[in-house]
Amino acid sequence: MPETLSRNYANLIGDQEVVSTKSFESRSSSNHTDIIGVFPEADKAQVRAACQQAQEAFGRWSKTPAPIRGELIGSIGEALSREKEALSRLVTREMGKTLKEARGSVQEAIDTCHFFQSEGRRLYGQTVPSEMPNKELMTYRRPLGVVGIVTAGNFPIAVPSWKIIPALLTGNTIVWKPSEDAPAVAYAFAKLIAEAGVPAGVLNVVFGGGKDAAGQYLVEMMDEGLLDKFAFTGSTAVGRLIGEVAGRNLLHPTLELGGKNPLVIMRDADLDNAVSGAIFSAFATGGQRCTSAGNIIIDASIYDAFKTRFLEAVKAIKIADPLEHEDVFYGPFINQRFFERWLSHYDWGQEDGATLLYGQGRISNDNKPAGFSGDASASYYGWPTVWENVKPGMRQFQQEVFGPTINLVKVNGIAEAIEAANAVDYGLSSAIYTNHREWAYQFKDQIEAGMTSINNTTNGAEAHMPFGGVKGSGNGTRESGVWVLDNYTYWHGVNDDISGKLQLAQMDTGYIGAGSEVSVGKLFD
Ligand code: UN1
Repeated sequence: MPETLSRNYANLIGDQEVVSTKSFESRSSSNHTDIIGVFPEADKAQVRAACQQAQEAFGRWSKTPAPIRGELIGSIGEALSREKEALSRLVTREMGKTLKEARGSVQEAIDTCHFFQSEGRRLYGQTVPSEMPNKELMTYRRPLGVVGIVTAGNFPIAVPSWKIIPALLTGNTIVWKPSEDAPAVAYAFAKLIAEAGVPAGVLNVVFGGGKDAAGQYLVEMMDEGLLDKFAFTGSTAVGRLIGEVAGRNLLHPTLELGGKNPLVIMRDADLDNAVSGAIFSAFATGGQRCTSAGNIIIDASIYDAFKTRFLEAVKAIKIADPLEHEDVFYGPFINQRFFERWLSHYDWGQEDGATLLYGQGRISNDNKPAGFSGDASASYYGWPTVWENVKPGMRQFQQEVFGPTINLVKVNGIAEAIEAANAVDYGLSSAIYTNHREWAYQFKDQIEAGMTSINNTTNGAEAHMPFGGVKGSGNGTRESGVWVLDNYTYWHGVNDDISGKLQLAQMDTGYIGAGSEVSVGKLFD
């Protein structure tokens, strides 16, 4: 197929579209001859200029009344709703997830707008009684200033919206470096935000890679004093680096990092429900979600029954170009980089002594599972892969793989299941299938994770629930719902004294003195 003609796109800095000397292409995940667009590689001066534009825009934007900012957020939601189908198709084309999931991910951004539109009419502070008369105390949420945002390619609109929408609503301005794996979706999202009426300079977008590129330059802007907040979704290794730079600048970053999420299946579980939940947790989005299941932990007495039914379901998984086949379960890898990282876990499995139950690496036209359709050579597709005899300590038990692969881990009873579930350095999401009230309770109580599902998958964040993890999955910050507001505002406490004289807290309080001591025993002598 001949290569398609492609347009050049620019960085969005202030009211300018700014091109860079270097550029890169965004190609469709499903068909590497389909070039979606050519995007600039912003240099350091351009990233700095974007931060300066955001600084300049901050004064006016932060003074815009919150309900008015909320109205604009509502208009962004309307623009996203109008463009939902086209955006979803772009997400599928650029990133490779199925249309059903792509529509869900655009809906996640719309839901986020709906939630924060009305938050503009709340954004409450408190009035608090003072120790002294004629004095009032109150609290205000104040915006932080300029926020640097770096996001990943697997959820190119939902996850950026979790940061951008609340940051805008609370009065901050932004420099966003979207993933180099999905720049077209980012560009479209930024254009819709501008269409809604968000003024130039409030959201600036710089394109390019991470290391030694736009992403790193944006992190370095913390050291130049140009950023007041940083928000990142990506790997734990990069999150630690960002945390170090933020720390020495006394900034509190939002860090949403990796996961190795456990899915426990107890002996009493509804096996049909557990099998479909396990299939989705492991293989939806081709395993390229930070909430994908990493280890399926199965109670010994149902291990064989579960394994048989799970493998049957794995063999029936439909894989193809999701733009051509609406009913596929998963499509290609986002790109070669993701594919190669996944492929190397086959070596780990073999070297560490795990047993490969199903899967043969890359899908090719000569070697494909029954559920595959189309031309495997147009892209990178992975066999659904299942391992057993995987134990804590093995690399594939401990480390995030980000691809279509899952480990079956046999345990005996709830205590062992929870121990195995907690034996990783991550703690993002988790799930248990059981109808035993006490086991579900114990799991909820003892699991080390930011999110837990009972009788549902490890995925499924909703826009009004806190999203985030513990341990290596983040630094405790939360996105979505009311909880995210604390990450884009600081609390300002104000004392308003109208007494007309010096009143000192703790000293001039005029506490009412005590009366004479009472002994209850003596009262009734
Ligand atoms: C991510 O992979 O970074 O709950 C986010 C889910 C999605 C969000 C995943 N709604 O799986």
